[in-house]
Amino acid sequence: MKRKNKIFRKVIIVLAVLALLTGCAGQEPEAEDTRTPTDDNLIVVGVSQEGSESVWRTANTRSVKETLTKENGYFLIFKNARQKQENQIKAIRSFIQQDVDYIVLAPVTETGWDTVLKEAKDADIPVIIVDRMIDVSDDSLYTAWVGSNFKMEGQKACEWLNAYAEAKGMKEVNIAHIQGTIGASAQIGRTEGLEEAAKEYGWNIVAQQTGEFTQAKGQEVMESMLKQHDNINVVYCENDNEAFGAIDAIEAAGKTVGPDGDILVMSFDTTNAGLTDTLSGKIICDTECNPLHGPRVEEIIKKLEDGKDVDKKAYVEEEMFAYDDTVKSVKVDDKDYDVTKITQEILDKRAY
Ligand code: GZL
Repeated sequence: MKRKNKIFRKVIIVLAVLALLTGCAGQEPEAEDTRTPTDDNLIVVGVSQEGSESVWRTANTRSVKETLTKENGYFLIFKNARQKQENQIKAIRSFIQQDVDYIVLAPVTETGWDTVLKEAKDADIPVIIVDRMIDVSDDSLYTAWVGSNFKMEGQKACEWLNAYAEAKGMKEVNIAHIQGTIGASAQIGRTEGLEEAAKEYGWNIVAQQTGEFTQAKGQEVMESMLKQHDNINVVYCENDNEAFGAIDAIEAAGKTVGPDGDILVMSFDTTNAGLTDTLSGKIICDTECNPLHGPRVEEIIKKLEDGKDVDKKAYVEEEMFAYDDTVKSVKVDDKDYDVTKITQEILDKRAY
């Protein structure tokens, strides 16, 4: 609806200017359509993607680009911020200058958005947040958010670890914790889940450092942790790319991963590559974080176009996968969540 109002406003402005130019304000001037036809027919969406740091992020970008196409009625302006907030702020300001119909923001971190989102609000441009959350003083600065419950992801993973450790008779759990980008909702939630479980179950977090959600940094951090600690028997990686790097570092150090190895590697994202490693046991448990936000964004835009209300926050449903069926389900907040033993058949059918 907002967009139609904006188009209506533009038509009035064009007609008023034409009337002034032709000096016949009282008569109905021949309305000259000054806009290219496609502009009117397409919904212009400015998307600020935080980066391209991981396989998950690539799947997320693909989902948005495959949905917001001209064939589907959209003119997409897509900007990759390379994990820098200042680039996202510049992108949002450029979208405002171009007077887009909607802004979609996949924020790199939670804070620092109030000023630029106030500018978008003043420009009457609805902002849709996807994936990570933002922490703003006034939640009218965004229209809707769709993403994951990251703390729940962490809690589910830790409930799996507790049940697995008990089933395998692990006498102690000494964890190397490779965090995601500090300040990102995914890092905040997955870290909270681990830290609370470690206190509850008496685990030792022997090392904790950010791997910035990348494979290279994950490998570098794991190498350093292995040099400092020889009792690590679990690595809790906050995404698949960190897990790939950690596995390389562990094996380069002459240690083994997997159900019968020296170290259990846990991960998040359940990308195809991550679940391939879960199938082999290199990753022992992978907790899903669904990146397919394109259709969810389109659903929100369509509702707004039709003047309908949209949910302020919408969480996506997510599963858990493991190498084996030692732990068949986990309970968080009195709700049971299935844990699926990964198979090639399941892997082949997955959308990402
Ligand atoms: C989670 C997302 C995280 C992924 C990482 O929703 O923000 O960022 O877990 C990605 O792979 O880099």
